[in-house]
Amino acid sequence: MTGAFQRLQESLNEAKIAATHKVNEITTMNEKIVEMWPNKDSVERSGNRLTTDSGTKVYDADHWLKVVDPSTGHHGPSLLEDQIAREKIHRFDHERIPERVVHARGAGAHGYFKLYTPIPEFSSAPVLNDTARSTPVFARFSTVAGSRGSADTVRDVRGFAVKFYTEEGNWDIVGNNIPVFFIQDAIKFPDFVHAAKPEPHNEVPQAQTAHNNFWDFQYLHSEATHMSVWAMSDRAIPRSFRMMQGFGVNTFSLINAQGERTFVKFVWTPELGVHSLVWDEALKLAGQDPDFHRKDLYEAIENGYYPKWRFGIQTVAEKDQDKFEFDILDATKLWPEDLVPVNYIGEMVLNRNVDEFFAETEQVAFCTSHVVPGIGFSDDPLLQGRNFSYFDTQITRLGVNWEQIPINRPVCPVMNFNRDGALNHRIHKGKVNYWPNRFEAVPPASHKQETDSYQEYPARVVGLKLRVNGAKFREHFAQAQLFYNSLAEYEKKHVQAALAFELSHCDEPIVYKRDIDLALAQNVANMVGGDIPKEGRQNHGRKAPGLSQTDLPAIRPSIETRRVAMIIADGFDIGVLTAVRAALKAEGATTWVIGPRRGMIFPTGVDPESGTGGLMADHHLEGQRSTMFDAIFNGRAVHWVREAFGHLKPIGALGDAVSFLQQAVVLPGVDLAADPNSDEVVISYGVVTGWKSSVGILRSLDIEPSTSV
Ligand code: HDE
Repeated sequence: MTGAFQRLQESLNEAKIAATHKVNEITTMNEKIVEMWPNKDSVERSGNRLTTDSGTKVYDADHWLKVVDPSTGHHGPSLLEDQIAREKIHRFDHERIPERVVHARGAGAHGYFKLYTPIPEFSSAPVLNDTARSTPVFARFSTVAGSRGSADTVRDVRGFAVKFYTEEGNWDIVGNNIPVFFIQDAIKFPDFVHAAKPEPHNEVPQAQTAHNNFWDFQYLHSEATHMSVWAMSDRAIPRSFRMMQGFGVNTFSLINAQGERTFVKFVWTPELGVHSLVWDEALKLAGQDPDFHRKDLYEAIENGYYPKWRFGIQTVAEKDQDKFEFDILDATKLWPEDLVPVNYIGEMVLNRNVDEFFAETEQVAFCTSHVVPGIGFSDDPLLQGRNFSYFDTQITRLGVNWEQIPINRPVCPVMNFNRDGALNHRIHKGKVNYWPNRFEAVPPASHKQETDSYQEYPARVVGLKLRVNGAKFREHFAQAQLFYNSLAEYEKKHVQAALAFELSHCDEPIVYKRDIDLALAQNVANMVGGDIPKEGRQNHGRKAPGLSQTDLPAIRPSIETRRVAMIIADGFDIGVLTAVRAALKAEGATTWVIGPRRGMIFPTGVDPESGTGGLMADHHLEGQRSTMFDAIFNGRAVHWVREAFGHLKPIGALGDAVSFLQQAVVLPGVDLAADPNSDEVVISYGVVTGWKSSVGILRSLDIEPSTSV
């Protein structure tokens, strides 16, 4: 009877889940997904019956055609004539395409962009003026140096690329989670990437900058100093793609209806705040769960917690181009927010996972040169090179007709006379394939008058042809100091530790020769065994807002989507566990029951022999690690508790677990006395507090760390 009831309840739950998905499906459809839909539909329908690629039905796709001796039943050789088997193998042999030369590993999702403040004074682009529009977007987040199969949590810059499918054509902001870049001139990119990637003689190391070539490059290019400090900071080990900023990095321009130009930088700031892992967690996760970030994004969207970023612009009028001590076209410099404030004008929400990773996330192709009327470029020498590179690299990766692939097609009509090439999907009718022609009457000149066509800003260009950059490009340290000075003390310690880690992996430690800050250089030199410098570069002492992660908290602090491990063993208190779980779930956290085995765990008062009345553990203590969770409750296993404590995570405990916790985490200076009126103890970032409710502390994941590891 109980079994039947349980089955009934399970099927009801399944029906509920299916219905929720249906609703999600409908509410998350957007113009782009509808545009791609016919394609998916046909694939799904043909899936009912196996056929060859040419459509012939197949009755057996499991056995190669062979010669069989009917008298013995032994089979002889496999026949090459089996066109069905051959086709299957041939298709398989060619499944791989070249991985991206950088940013090979990534994860993506669909969503929309919504504008809240029109900016006609800066740009005529409808996507930046029409607040009624919901523009479909596809975003892809990535690491830079690692191969497609490398781990998510390595120390690296993260790519943050967004394709807007606007009614005026595709607009791509191909950004990173760090606002500056290593080099100033695109011609240096191949050298830089070669130096960062595995070394040529042994293809070591994978997805790491902790090697000689990378730091050799840094030493030889002091322009890389600023970005290197960012790459050694917590920004390079994000907790989640959902908790990092995105920056267009390069200087673009906005052009208004009067034809006036304003320089602009684009920024995305996550509503969840900017948060990072600690290094030890990142290192362990790379082995324990290499897909940590991609799963996190996927799960949040599946569970209906759609990540959201505010979209901001920093603008500099054309007349002010020279008023700063740095060149605004130098991608190794940011525009400090106290000098050029960020104006948040819209938001992006990601609300739909891809259906097929390869077809969407792998085949999506971004180009910095994809802009729409009202948005333009600048003479930023890095951007100029990028505008050439992206289109070119897509031809190698996806073929010349890459813009016809469903995920890359614009939602507006495309009409031109670009023709043929490998894998052309379009069938053009008509007798002509050139422009102008006798059938299309509109002479090209009249298009110039149309306001909705792309108009280049008629910038005045005079000068000599020289291989140089502007004079201000030669200053390389002021903003490295600005960034470092602006960090909280614990963030600075993390930078020092990161540098020391990286240089420990090099045979020739050299960073102390390039002192951004004397104390930083001395500490690092001391740790890696270098000469400790006595005098440093003069530090200007300036700071700027928005650079430390402590300046970027969540807009609405919340435990939503955070993972809480509930550790139990036989004899646990099911009443307490259920109550705490329900309270956390009600606030959007996901809870996972971890037991000594992945099976039934029996609460107090239930006889294990009965085989019923237990709670099924989601995982056992060895199957998952504390690193995979944001907080833990009722820590019973010593290693879990100590590790989570070291990683600055909130730990809640009730009942017997209190004394266990007290024994597990005995550290000098930590007061283990709990509130005398409560048997509950909470240890949060090294501070022990008595609490009436453990849920309260588990909720408060946004506390500023008071210590560091
Ligand atoms: Fe890229 N970059 N890049 N890059 N980049 C590529 O294009 C390049 C730079 C960035 O999710 C490639 O499709 C040059 C800065 C992202 O698909 C390639 C230069 C920034 C992605 C390329 C830069 C980026 C790429 C490789 C120096 C931050 C992944 C595969 C002039 C603003 C996009 C591809 C995705 C990918 C060239 C510097 C971000 C080779 C020549 C600065 C997020 O075209």
